[in-house]
Amino acid sequence: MIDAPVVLSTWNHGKPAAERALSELAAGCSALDAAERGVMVVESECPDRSVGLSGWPDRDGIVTLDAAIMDDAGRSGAVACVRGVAHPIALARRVMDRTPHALLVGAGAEEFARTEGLFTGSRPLDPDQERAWREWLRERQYIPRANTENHDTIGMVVRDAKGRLAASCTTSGLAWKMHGRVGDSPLVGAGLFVDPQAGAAVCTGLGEVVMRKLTSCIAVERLRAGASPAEACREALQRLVESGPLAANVQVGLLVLARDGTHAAGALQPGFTYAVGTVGSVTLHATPALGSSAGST
Ligand code: SD4
Repeated sequence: MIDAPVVLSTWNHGKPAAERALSELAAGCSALDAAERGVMVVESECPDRSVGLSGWPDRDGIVTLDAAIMDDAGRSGAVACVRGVAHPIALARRVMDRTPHALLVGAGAEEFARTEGLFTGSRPLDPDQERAWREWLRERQYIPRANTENHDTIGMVVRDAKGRLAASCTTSGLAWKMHGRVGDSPLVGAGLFVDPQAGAAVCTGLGEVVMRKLTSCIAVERLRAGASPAEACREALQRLVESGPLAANVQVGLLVLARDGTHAAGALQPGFTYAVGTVGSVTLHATPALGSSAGST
């Protein structure tokens, strides 16, 4: 059993997010608060344009955001296809804390954001977003493609020193998606899952694949059945390909954190990077392709 806090978060931007989460934990915050505040760092500044209002827009030139948060008391909150909200993860938390619901979408979520003082307002695309969107329109002629080009997302799983668990996920979704498209990130069981007895998991990658196989839930259920984090990770990813090979470039990355603080990461393709944070250290790692899930303690 590891008594120190553990934070895992997706991609290179997982590092600043994990650093923030650890500093929140050091200040006495719960796993849930740390999971919320950690990913807010990337919502505020995401150089690869896959999270927050600076994310790449959909094919109509509109930025829509998805986010979800879950704790180990079986509570969750989520928002999807929301515009004009700088911190959708904070809005997801308010859905969890202040409504009887688990998921608000679109105009209703934005209305709730207004009442909560979290609506930051619609704004025009910035010059980089505008340029990239127009270039995509010219090259792809308004035809959406479900792949993971230019796409990351921040997902995080946290275990605090008291052993409490939480997970969070926030994204601008696939670039150039159809307007109204929602991926796995705000869906409990797909983009993230927490079970008090077993552990927590979070996914990144092509949401259309993950949401059809409930990858985070499968991973946590494998933990519950006695699998190690590395086995749970490998088996959940294996389920994605067992009904036939996926298109060559489809990427899904998975982080698994067991109740005792041990953890593992894996991905369908090489190139999935993630941060591991413990007291005094946050390190970046890369997983190999499916079949050899990376490190665990
Ligand atoms: C989605 N899973 O909207 C997100 C995107 C992502 O790496 O994580 N890409 O499908």
